[in-house]
Order: sequence, then structure tokens, then C-alpha cells
Amino acid sequence: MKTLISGIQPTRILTLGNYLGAVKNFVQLQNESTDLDFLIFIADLHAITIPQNPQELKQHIRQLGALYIACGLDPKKIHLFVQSEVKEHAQLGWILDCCSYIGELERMTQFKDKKSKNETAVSGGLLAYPTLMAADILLYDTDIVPIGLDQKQHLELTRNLAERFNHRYGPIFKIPQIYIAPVGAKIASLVDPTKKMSKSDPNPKAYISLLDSKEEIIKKIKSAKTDLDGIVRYDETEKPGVSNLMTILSCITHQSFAQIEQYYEGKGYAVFKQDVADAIIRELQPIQQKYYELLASDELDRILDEGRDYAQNKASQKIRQIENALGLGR
Ligand code: ATP
Ligand code: LTN
Repeated sequence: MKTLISGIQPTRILTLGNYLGAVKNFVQLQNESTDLDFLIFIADLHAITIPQNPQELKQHIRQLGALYIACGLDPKKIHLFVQSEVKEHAQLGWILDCCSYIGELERMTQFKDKKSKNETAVSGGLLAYPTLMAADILLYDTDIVPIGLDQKQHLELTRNLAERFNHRYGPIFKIPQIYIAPVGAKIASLVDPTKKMSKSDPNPKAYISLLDSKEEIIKKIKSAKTDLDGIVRYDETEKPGVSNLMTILSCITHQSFAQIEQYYEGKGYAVFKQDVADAIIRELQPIQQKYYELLASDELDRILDEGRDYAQNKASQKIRQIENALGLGR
């Protein structure tokens, strides 16, 4: 049996980028194999690396839980839990902090990006973010971590930390493999297609939220930045905006880029954009319906309680092994 783990931060509602790059792949993996121990969590400890409004954070945690399930994650096949409810994540995070070097943490692209946006208030947590992520993974003897391309560097650091720890204290950690889906790993911003679509983008036109209305989706796709030649052709460098919309369409409808190019030959961007918007609406409608049902029921809490207990049991066994290896406690 293979163990898989992945998490998403509860900072606002998921975007189409999170869905196509992460959650849709989790669902596919869950459905492809019966022999998986699949843990999915809500990374609330990661979210507080940037100050959050406490009431909103609590709401976002529940909303993310409901969205995961509405997107097709099946609580009979996966274990869903809230990161901060399993205290061992923070404990192992500290231990791995002590195993990491400031230089390697400062080299992380995500840290450099967030630091450049937030020059005056960069928390120590933002620097230590990848060691907490490594803890999330190493705590469960994980085999495979499905993530978007932007997280690859953090996974490489996780592997290095595990190897360093094992070298110092003995073979405690399994070295995890990274899984990046072939398409959809990088959905770009609708306003600036050279940047990734991000749920914390201050401009809501840059992303499609999974809860956007039909009208909002049409409006955002129609105003998505493209170019002037009117030709639907995949070319990431010359035509990043059109290529991004083609990626979105391809992820949803499973058409190849060649099929999309052929179909829209001579049709122009208006027809193409309308079809992209329609495909997104068709994909999101059932998700939105399920989401609102779940949020109003107590099923969500039962699922999160079960997930917490399951994760807690595994994590407490592992942390004892780690403490012993380090010589902590009496
Ligand atoms: P934030 O803006 O709050 O930093 P985010 O939208 O970048 O968040 P994360 O919570 O960091 O999202 O990521 C959750 C998952 O979604 C990760 O596996 C990440 O790789 C994936 N992901 C995020 N943005 C995209 C994107 N634009 N395209 C594809 N996958 C993405
Ligand atoms: N850093 C990830 C979220 C995350 C994660 C993890 C993903 C936190 N811990 C462990 C996979 C495994 C992000 O997507 N921003």
C-alpha cells in the first residue's frame, strides 16, 4: 500500500488553478487505485505565516473542507483533516527547523517572492514554511506527494532534510517521491498570463474562484488577457494568454491542443472564450451545489473528526520514534 499526502492553505476560496493543478488530480489518483492510504489536509498552520483575520480563517477552514469533498474527494477513500488539530505537525516542524540551514531556506523561490511583496513584515514562519511542509510529509512515511509545479522546490528540500536527518540519527524517514500532473500543473493569471493564478491575488479578475457565479465567470474569461492576432494556437512564449485558456479547456474537456487548434481555426477569440467560459461553468456547477449542501450539514464535522483521529494515531507513533532517535525527553 502506498501513502499519499497533500494539503492546501485555507487562505480564501480555491481558484480554478488550485482545482486543475491539485484537487482534480487528487480525485483522479483516489479513483485510480484501491490500494492507497491517502491523507489530505487543510494547512491552517501554513496560512498564518501571513497574518489572517481569525474569524475569516475559521470560515475558510470549513469552506476548504467542504470544497475538497464537493470537488469529488470521497471520505470513504481518503482521510481529511485540519493540520493544527494534529499537534505533531508543529512539533516535527520545529525538529526539522533545527536540521535546516538558513541559507537553503532563503533560497526558496516562494519565500523570495513573498518577501519581495512584503518587505517590512516578513515573519520567521515564512522562512520556516518549507520545514513545516516537510514535517507534514515525513510524519506519515509518505511515498508520494501530489502537488503543483510551484511546490517542487519544497519537495526537493523535504527529501534533502529527510536524508540529512537519516544520516545523523539513523533510518527514520522514508524519502518521498513528487507527483506533478502532466497538464494543469501551472494555470496562469487571467490578467498577467506570465504569473501563476493565485487565490491571494489582490485583483479578483486574475482568478476564477470555484464559487464564482456564471456571470462572473463569463465576464472574467471575456476580459482575460490574450493578444491581437485572433488565432487559437498553443505557444507559451508568444501567446501565453491564449495558451493558458487552451490549457484550462483541455484539462476540463480532455481535448488535445491540436484538436482545440483545429476546431477554432478561423473562428476568433469571441467564440473560443465563450466556449472556455461554458466549459468552466459546466464543471463548477455540480461542485457549487454539493458545496452549499455540505456547508449547511454536520457531515463535514464528522468527516474532519474521523480524519483527525486517523492522522493523530499515525503521527503520535511516528513522533515517538523520532524523539527516541534524537534523545529527547527522559
Ligand atoms: P496563495 O495565493 O494563498 O499563496 P495559492 O493559490 O498559490 O495560494 P496554495 O495553497 O499555495 O495556492 O496551493 C495549493 C495547491 O494548488 C498546490 O498543490 C499548488 O501547487 C496548487 N496550485 C496553486 N496555484 C496553482 C496554479 N496556478 N496552477 C496549478 N496549480 C496550482
Ligand atoms: N505548501 C503547499 C501546501 C502544503 C502541502 C504540504 C502540500 C503544506 N504542506 C504537504 C503537500 C504536502 C502549497 O501548496 N502551498
